[in-house]
Amino acid sequence: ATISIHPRELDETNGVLDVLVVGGGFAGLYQLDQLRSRGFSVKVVEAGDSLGGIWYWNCYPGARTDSTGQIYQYSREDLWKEWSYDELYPSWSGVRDYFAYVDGKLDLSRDIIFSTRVTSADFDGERNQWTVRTDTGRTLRARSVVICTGFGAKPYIPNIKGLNSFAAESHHTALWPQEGLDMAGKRVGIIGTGSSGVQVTQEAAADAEQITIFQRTPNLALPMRQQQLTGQLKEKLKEHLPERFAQRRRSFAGFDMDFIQKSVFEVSDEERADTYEQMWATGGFELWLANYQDILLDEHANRTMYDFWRNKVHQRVTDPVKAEKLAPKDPPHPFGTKRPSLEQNFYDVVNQENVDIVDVNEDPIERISPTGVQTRSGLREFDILVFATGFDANRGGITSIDIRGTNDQLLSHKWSERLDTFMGLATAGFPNLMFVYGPQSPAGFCNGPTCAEVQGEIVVDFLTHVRDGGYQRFETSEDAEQSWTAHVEEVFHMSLFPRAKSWYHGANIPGKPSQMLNYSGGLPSYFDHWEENVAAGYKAFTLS
Ligand code: N01
Repeated sequence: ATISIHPRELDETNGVLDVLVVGGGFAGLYQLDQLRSRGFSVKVVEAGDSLGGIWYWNCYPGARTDSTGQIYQYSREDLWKEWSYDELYPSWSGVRDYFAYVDGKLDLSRDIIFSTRVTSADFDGERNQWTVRTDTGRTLRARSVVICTGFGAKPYIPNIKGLNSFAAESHHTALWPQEGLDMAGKRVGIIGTGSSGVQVTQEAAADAEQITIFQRTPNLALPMRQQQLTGQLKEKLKEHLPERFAQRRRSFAGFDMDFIQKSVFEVSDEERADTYEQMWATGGFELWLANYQDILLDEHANRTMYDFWRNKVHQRVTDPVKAEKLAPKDPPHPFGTKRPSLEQNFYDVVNQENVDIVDVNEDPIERISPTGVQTRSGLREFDILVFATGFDANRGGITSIDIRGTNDQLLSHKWSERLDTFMGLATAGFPNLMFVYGPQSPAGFCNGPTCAEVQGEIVVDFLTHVRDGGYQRFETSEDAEQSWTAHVEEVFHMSLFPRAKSWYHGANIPGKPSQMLNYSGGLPSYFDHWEENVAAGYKAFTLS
């Protein structure tokens, strides 16, 4: 069915954009800049009041990257030459400064509609156009839409009894007040121990009166080894940047590191122990993403890493009861099958007497009351309650927009039982619609700026091909998307990833079908699939 639109509904007088981009984070801004430079008319619609996407919303204390800043930026020389973060792992405000810098250099804001959330998008099959509506009452039309809402646009808060009765301050980490929140002298409860929970805990520990961490699954966190960067060091870190950017494209996860091409068991115990020690000393994701190649594939190989890690944590956490909660004898899941956090002083601050850890498996949360959290063992009262409970990842940001394709089909209905896409880029029944960092793309296993560029390039090249070929419409097929889903699942089940209940496969959201939402085959394999499609004349798409 087609949807007829009365011209008065359109506030962009007869203006039909070539491309409308949803989201002003790394991915959306790359699209804006690149498409604009190829002569497309483009606008970005962004819900936040300024740029940054995930870095706009996640301004909770301690939020920072888990990639070094050198690779957490666009690879364009005209940008990196004049830019340096002040810390090796920049904070949210450092990343926001970077966005402001990029905005100034590339003059992006003039094509961005801020403080505006896209609520619906309807495909008009007669005109081959999308009609996009927003929460400010604006209506825009575009030949194509590229959704760049990232993996974490839909925060998740568990449906705990009495949730809304809490009378003091309570916030999800991704909806933190932009003006900040002072935790000094406060009693702070933190639900969740993912990266967000670990980071808030570290900050709160500096001056809160009392902290209670509600832990369901321990975070197998690795040392960050943060550094403040001086002028000289900043310049030194630029020395090999082009090579590091090139390596990002070739590596499994878009980082400037990759797995050792050997099994854990091909080396002696001594050599392995040395390697682990060196990586521990270097810090960052080395022990996860530059480990032996079977670390995420073989349980016994993985266990060597877990035992090494556990031993390190037990050396730092002096209270044996706390140590066992944080790093139990039996692994909660194979190491690295949930994303490890990078901690700065988490395993130190947990030693403070004013930091409590409640294992909710032993002492479950029964309800939230006006003054605190009631667990089986009693009521704990708080001034601030933090929900560090994660996201309806990958798909939630997209399905919370009413996207209606051909045959009046809603995307959220199409994906309610099972999600299918061709390479996380497009889905059948939704012509002229693309995703960057979408579900079934490498998103969760890809450094953000890397994928914004390398996956973004695929989208820009494809849209250019469609335009230059004089086509009005492109659509992927059910065959193409089903075979991609089968491939995503096959690779997932070859690994240890199914062994953790993680957001990688949507297992963190009760009631939602669990399905692998992040392609775990690595970037090189992802590109090979795309090249194959291009070489076969874009066989996964019908162009007309
Ligand atoms: O969210 P999460 P996050 N009762 O889903 C717990 C990126 N990121 O915001 O593990 C009690 O990881 C849940 O427990 P369990 C990064 O990619 C990066 O921390 O499901 N607890 C878990 O502990 C990351 O992976 C940075 O058993 C409940 C926590 O809430 C991703 O974002 C910083 C619960 C959610 O953890 C998500 O991280 C922050 C319940 N009912 C985020 N429900 C950087 O450092 C959920 N939990 C760059």
